[in-house]
Amino acid sequence: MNTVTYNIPAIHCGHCIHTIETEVGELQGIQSVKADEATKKVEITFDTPASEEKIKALLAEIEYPVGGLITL
Ligand SMILES: [Cu+2]
Repeated sequence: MNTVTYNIPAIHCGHCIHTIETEVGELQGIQSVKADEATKKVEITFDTPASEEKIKALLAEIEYPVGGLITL
């Protein structure tokens, strides 16, 4: 199990939160997605077959590209 936290500058309202949580949550292997409007951060917990590459590709595709990885 892996947990990553990404900064997503394009987050600006509750709709963004909903879109990200729904779309990323549909990827196989995703355990949880928690997006925060105030901090523009998304915390994602996942297992195979999900991967950082797949998550980032999906986020870019839905127009919420990752601005940076926040290392824990
Ligand atoms: Cu929005």
